[in-house]
Amino acid sequence: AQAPASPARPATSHDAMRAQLDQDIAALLTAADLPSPLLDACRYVMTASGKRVRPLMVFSTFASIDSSAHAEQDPAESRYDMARRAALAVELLHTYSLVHDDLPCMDDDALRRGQPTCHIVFDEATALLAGDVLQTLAFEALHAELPTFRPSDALIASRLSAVFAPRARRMVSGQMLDLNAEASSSIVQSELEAIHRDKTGALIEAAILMGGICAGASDAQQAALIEAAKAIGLAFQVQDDILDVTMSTDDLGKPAGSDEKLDKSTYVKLMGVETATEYAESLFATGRAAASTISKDSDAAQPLVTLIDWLWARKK
Ligand code: GRG
Repeated sequence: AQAPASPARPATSHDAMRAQLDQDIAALLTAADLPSPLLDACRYVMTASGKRVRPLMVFSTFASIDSSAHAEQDPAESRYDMARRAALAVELLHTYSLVHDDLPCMDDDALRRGQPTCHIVFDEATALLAGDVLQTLAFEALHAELPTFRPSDALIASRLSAVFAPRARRMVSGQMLDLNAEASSSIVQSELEAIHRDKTGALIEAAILMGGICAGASDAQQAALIEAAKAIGLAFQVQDDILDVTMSTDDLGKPAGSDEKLDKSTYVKLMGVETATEYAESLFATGRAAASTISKDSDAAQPLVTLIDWLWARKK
């Protein structure tokens, strides 16, 4: 498969980042040459109205680190191309997890992002395969042959894989822990957090770290990014639990509280909406503070800080 086309100037607004991603998704899926109806199923789920949170994390982190120090060995457009691949990879993997999570053997959901789920529009076998191939494409996106693939890209691609693969695996482990927890009668906060560190947090960590790696983050910057990512990953999940009980059908594309199954543990059930909201706010503040330290010049980290503020303000 070939994607993305190059060269391009780094997107700066969230809309431009999303447009870049959409273009790269379209190119990757076209080049993948999938048989019918697999291609239609992949296009259906990849073009649904997701927020693209994880790709925005890749691009915003990339934009928050000054990569000019590497200009000699790695031209800026080459580093941005790698960020585009990383953005593609995280969204492909995220979408695969949603397609599989919606299957009858998992959550058995009929609606996702306000649209009928993949197995409802197509069938279960096609949805299973769509998830499978999106997962494969996520890894392919990091290494695919490109017109601009340079020797230095191969090194960054393998560093990205080393960050991405274990976190993709942790996401699946987190899902298993979550299913196990549904079967157990009670759960405490530390157990719930352990589940979400893997299930939701690992991919968010991958997105932020990969954005940093593409920009040539130093060890100290990577450590700050991991700290920020851990807090934001958990904050995002706590907030998701809150929004699930507070938002209306129109906002979420499903009835409020529809994910609140009797056997499902959430932060809202554990601590109530008010305390969960305070907890999410403090986690976002921790993430914001850690993100602010990635550059001596506090303005430089602005893209990532702006994204964190946007996430905290989100209503769906
Ligand atoms: C491997 C089957 C399998 C699952 C992995 C991530 C996951 C576990 C399942 C997805 C279901 C879920 C609700 C996970 C919690 C993480 C979360 C908040 C997902 C929704 O992400 P958003 O809000 O979704 O970024 P959009 O639709 O905007 O992309």
